[in-house]
Amino acid sequence: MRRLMLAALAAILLAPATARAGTYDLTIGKAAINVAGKDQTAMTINGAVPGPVLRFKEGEDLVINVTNTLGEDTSIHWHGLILPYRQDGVPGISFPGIKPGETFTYRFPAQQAGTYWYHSHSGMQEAVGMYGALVIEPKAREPFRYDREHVIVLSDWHPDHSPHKILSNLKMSADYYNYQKRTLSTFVDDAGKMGLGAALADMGMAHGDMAGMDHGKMNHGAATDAPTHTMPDGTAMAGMDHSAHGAMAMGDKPDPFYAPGSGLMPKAAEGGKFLSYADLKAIKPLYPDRPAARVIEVRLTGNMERYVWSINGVKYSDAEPIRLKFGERVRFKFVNETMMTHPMHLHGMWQILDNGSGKYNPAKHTISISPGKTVEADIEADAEGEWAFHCHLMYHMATGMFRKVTVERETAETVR
Ligand SMILES: [Cu+2]
Repeated sequence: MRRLMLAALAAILLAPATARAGTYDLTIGKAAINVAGKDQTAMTINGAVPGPVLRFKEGEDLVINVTNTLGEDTSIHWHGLILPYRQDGVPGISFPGIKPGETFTYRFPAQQAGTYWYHSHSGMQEAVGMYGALVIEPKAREPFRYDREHVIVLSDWHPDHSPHKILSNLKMSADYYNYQKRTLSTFVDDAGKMGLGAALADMGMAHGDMAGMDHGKMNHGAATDAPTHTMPDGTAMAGMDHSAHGAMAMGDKPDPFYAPGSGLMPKAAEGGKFLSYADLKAIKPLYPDRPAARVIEVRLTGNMERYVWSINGVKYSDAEPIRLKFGERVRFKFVNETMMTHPMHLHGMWQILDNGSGKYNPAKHTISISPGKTVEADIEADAEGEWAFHCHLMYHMATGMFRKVTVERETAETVR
């Protein structure tokens, strides 16, 4: 018995330290799926929407063969994973894409644990079904307990309109899908609460040229100040009493990630607490805390009338890449000048969100910036290569709210 135990122990000790290799095959195709009682053509991964839940183990070397049976190019991006940039799956940035009939093999180590997702980064394929969840099980025990695990993938799908049709409708009329337009009765209701002038000004916020809005007078930092919005029609909202509605109605402290008085902060039901970025804290910081060497301003801009979205007023096709030096820490200062939330996703590196937790600031792959807010995040430029950086709302990304970020080592040539 003792001999057997010793043998078992020896076997464990002798187990090589090299990673397990997992090989996975994914086939991209087309199939009819039923959405809201109607058959629609979807782009599928292994015949299904969503694609299979991929389960990896931290430390494992992954080999993923992706075969394209479509009549057009495709790609798979591993959202939130830290990997070599050639494996990141963004056509035109990390690789040329996967041609019809071709198999592309992704190879990278699973360097982290957690639940993420994967999706096409080609055209509008993600919106017609090319996505799935991936779970990387940690090497060590997880710092929480549970009885059962469920992986839930949420998506939305228009019952009649293809994503291309949706985009062309939005370009025709930005509020084409705005079913929440104010009715006469809600307007009368608001006018009673806010005053007629404020309710009228508020109506102006639902449409119009956002570029014409003057945010210069908005105090993005101090949540207690009453913001001054100058509306396109010249109506000033300064001095408006916001205490009667929105986030502050409950007497809560205003949340730093929602513009005061915007009324956009979600409310918790039944006396619960709505959790926001202000509540996030890293369990274990990924990087030593150090000040950023420089600040890069990332203004989130757009023109709602033309349905064009941009960064610093320039759309992707006209923009230079954001250049980072390998090893530097930079601070992205996001200033949302639009009236929509933009979930800004950086590939290949973490965005360490400054929510006031100092060295416990949480690391995120996507940061949602609410309308009218300024949010700052640090990036440790520790991943050489070319990376995508964009709003993750497909129609914003497709119309220009996108940048290439390059991380370069200083060579004799670049120093010269
Ligand atoms: Cu956006």
